[in-house]
Amino acid sequence: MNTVTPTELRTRFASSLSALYGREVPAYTTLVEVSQEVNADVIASSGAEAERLGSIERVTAERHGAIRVGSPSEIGQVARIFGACGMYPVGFYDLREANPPIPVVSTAFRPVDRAELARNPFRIFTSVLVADDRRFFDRRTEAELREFLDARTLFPDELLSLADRMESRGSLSAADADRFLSLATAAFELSPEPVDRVWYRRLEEISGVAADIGGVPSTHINHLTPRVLDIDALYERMSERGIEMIDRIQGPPRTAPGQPDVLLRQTSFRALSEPRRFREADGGVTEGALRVRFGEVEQRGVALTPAGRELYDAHGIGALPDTETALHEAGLAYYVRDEEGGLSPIVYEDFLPRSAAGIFASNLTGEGRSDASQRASVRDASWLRDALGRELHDPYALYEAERAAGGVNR
Ligand code: OOG
Ligand code: NI
Repeated sequence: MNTVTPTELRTRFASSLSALYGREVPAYTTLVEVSQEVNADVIASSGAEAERLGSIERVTAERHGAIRVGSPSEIGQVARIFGACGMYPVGFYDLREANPPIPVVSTAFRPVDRAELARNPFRIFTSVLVADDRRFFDRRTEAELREFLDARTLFPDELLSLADRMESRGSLSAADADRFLSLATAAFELSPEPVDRVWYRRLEEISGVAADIGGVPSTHINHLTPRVLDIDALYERMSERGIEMIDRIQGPPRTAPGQPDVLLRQTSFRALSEPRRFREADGGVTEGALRVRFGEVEQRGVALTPAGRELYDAHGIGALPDTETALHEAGLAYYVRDEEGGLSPIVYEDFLPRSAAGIFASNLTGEGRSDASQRASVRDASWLRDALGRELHDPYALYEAERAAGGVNR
C-alpha cells in the first residue's frame, strides 16, 4: 500500500499553504518570483560558493510562515498538527520585551535534524497570546478574551486525530494524507465569517496582534517567507516593481564581499488592505477592510554560538571577526570541517526576537497601549513546554550536536 511519510507530508503542506497564500495575497506570488530570479542570478554569478549555505533546491523550496493563536490548548493542538509533518518546537521568544511590547510568546516549529532540513526546511513561527498579562489586559478584558477563545474551534477533531495517527505510526495512507492536507490548509485560510467590529476595535486599541488573534473566530497565515541569496538585490527589485516595502532590512547589516553572512536578515512588503466582513454594533453585516497580512523575505547566514551571539547582541556585527577561520577559531560561529579540510557553515535555522519585533511593529497600524506598572504574568520555556505537551528544543543544543557529529548528513 502507498503510504506517506512525515517528510512528504511537510513538503506537500508547505506547497499547499504557499499556493493558498498566493491566491489570497497575490503580491506574495510576485515576491516568490522575484526571489527566484535573484537566486538564479546569484547562482549564475557565484556558482558553488553561493550554495555553501544551502543547495539551490533547498533554498528554492524554502519557506517560513507565521501564525498566531490564543491559548495554551490551541498551541498544544498546533504542536500535534505540525508534529505530524516532522516539525518540532524550537526556542522560546518573549515578544512582550520588544519595543513596542507585543502580548505574545512564541516558538518556531521546524525539522530538527540536518537531513530533514535538507529534504524540506519548512518552519512556522507560532505565537500565543498572553491574555492574563495585566500590563495589556484588565481583568474584564481577560475574562472576555477567554470566553471568546474557549468558544471557538480552530482545528476539527478529524484533523487532530489524523495528526495523532501520523505521529504514532510514522506514516499515513495516501487517502488520509490527502485529507490531512486539505483540512490543515483550510484551517489556515482567511475566514469569510464576519468580524465583530466593536470587539475587534477594543482589542486593537490594546494591540493589533491581540485583535488579529482574539478578535476573529479562526486563525490564518499571517505571512509566508521565501528565502533569498541576496536580500539587498531583492529589496531593490521589489521596489522597482512598485511594491511598497517596509523601510529597512532587519537584522545584521550587509557584509563586505568575502565576509561571512551571519544569522538572519529579513524584510517585508507592507501589509495589504484586504476585504473583510464586519458585524456592526446594530447586528448588521458590512464590507470593510483590514491590513494585517504581508509577505516577508529572508537571507540566512551561519549560526552563532552563545558567545558569538552575545557579542553580536551587545555590539553589532562590527564586533565579530571578518573571516570564517577567525569566527571558527574564536568559537563564535558553528562550522564543521568538510572533506577537503575547509570549513562548512552550519546555517542559522531560527529567528531573531529583535527582527521579529520589527516585523510585527512595522506592520501594525498603531503602537497599542500597555502599562508597565501592572503585573506581568510568568511565561517561560517551561510554561511553553507544558502548553505544547512535548519537548521544547534548545536551538544551541541542536547546533552543538550537529557540530559534534562533524557534518554527517549534510
Ligand atoms: C511573527 C513575526 C516574526 C519573523 O520572521 O521574525 C516572524 C508574526 O508577525 O506573527 O515571522
Ligand atoms: Ni516571519
